[in-house]
Amino acid sequence: MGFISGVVMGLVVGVVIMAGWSRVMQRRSRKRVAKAADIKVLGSLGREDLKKLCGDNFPEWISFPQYEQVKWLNKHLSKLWPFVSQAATAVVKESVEPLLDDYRPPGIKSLKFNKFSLGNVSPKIEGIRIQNLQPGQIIMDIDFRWGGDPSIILAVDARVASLPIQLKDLQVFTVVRVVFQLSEEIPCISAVVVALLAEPEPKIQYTLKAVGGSLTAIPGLSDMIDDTVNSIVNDMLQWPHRLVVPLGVNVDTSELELKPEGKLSVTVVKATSLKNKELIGKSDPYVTLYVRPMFKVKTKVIDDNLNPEWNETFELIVEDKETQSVIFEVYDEDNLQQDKRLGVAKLAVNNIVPQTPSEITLKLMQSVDSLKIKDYRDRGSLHLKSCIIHLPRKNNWKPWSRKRKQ
Ligand SMILES: [Ca+2]
Ligand SMILES: [Ca+2]
Repeated sequence: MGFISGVVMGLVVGVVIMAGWSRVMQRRSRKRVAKAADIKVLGSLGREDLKKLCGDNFPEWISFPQYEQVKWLNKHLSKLWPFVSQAATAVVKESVEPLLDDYRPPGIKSLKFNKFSLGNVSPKIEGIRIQNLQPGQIIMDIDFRWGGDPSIILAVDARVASLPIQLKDLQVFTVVRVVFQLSEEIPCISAVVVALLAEPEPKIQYTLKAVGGSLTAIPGLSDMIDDTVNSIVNDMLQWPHRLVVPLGVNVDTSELELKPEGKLSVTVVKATSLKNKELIGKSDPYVTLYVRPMFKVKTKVIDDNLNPEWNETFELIVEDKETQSVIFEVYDEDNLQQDKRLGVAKLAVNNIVPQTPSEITLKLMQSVDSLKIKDYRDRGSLHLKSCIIHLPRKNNWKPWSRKRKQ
């Protein structure tokens, strides 16, 4: 849920700020300058290329070798962690509580932090690679690991019960992509873009414990929390989504932000052979669909029908057709308890033929994450008609493009 994303976000922003800070310090350090002169190349990056990027005043840190930099960064990271942790705690709490509300599942009335602290164990950077080089940018992929001791307690207020939930044994393994947008003025960086790479997929593990009660007091709570965590990580942090942090005033970051790339129109026609989840009567299905969970849309509910026909058309915004998918979730509406999920399906936007209406049938599964599927029982199928409509050319946006220097 929001706090996980917040924790990751806090850590990432902390690390990035620290990396920036450290580099400023580094510029001032004679020892470092002396070392910099010894080092001839920086892995795959040529000095000449870097000089071309930044003119004559290219920053010295560019020429530090990757491994040395990592060791050095970790040393500073653990020294600075108490301060980073304290600062990030405040920022995360303030910025994430509203998000908790946005991503709150329908069965939960309110979600707030009872307690939030990032703990004493600093994250570790296993390696930094300079993966790619675009004019005006340096792209760094940071192999990030954190098995911390945060203290996070959430106040969960659900329809059926209220209880504090503690999050324990948090572990984060991910590759963080940091893009430094270079500028001519010192400190040579005008903005930083941060995202978690989708490949390898970020691993965020934790256990949940109800404080002074049982998790089962709120049926389906663990699943709801897992879903919310995934939604927030996917929707806010995982590539193509990103955080854009301008460094300095009057920095135009509009080219770095994720922008709509196309509009997808999908008609949810019908579902067939859904499995009944009711003890009396039949399930009452509806479908929610989204590219980003923040912008979910929903069909009407059809009562007591395992072969419902909706024939409803939706328009969804696509921001990155190469990586985004449409997620379809079929639910059984229940008035007294949490709606039950009858199945989910995923359609990669990339698989839809542009400008050509097509009919698509998707098999409903237990989860869109194949690792989480525990049973492969037949859940029925979802039938769609879809086509993609591109936005006008002027709105097309190329990732990481930037005007070249004259
Ligand atoms: Ca019913
Ligand atoms: Ca029902």
